[in-house]
Amino acid sequence: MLQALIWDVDGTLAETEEAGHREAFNRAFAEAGLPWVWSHDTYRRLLAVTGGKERISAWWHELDPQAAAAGAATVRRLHARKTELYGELLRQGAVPLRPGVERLIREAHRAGVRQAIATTTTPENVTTLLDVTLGPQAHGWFEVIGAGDIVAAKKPAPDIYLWVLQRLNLGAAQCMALEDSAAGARAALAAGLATVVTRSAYTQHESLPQVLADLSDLGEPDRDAQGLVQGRAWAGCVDLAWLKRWQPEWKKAC
Ligand code: XBP
Ligand code: MG
Repeated sequence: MLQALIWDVDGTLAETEEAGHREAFNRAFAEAGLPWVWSHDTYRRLLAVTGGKERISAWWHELDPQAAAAGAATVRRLHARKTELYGELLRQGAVPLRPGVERLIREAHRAGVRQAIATTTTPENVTTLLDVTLGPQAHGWFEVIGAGDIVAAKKPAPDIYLWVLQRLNLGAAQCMALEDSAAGARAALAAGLATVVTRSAYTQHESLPQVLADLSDLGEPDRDAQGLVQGRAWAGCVDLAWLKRWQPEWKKAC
């Protein structure tokens, strides 16, 4: 029986990476007088490193391993400023929710299906995104928010999902994960969750592990999503009835 939805944030709730995170990283680098500019292609490659501080550090290690090894405080400072700049971009309305996201969150809330968040991003980024897209009351719709450094190992490690499941006091078989990327799907699957992937702009060409559904988005009643469900071509709109129909199929498949 499906009791809770666990949402990823970046790429799943909204296309935050391009107009939000990448832009904010580049602005923080420029403000600090650094000649670092992450192009779209560079950023796609760097997304393999989950977590903003880890991403800056990995980049710096590519350029200058010695300086990077001694640069933890600089990374923290750059990232703190990046988080401020990201918040400003969100508050300017740079990033709307993806198709079907608000519809499904509201439907689950009305139906009393519990909801939680499992993300790599910084907690205040989640708060700001929910505030500007759904309104401040939406925080209360997510019973557990697992974000950022709350676990030591970020996705694709399952830790953030396991942390959220423990806080919900539910087993994986009672929940579903909504993700957009291979790293996120690996984390959710390793925690034992039936996983629906809605590919985002940066994850279109990723090779995914075997997930319950590999979709373009969640769709809307008047605009079908496309993709594969249990490996078969499918088109339609993902609503609560759909999730309840397919979640037990994943257990059968495992
Ligand atoms: C998203 C990320 C995040 C953001 C940056 O992964 O990798 O690190 O790109 O956020 P997921 P911070 O969607 O799987 O959670 O800079 O706040 O870390
Ligand atoms: Mg994501």
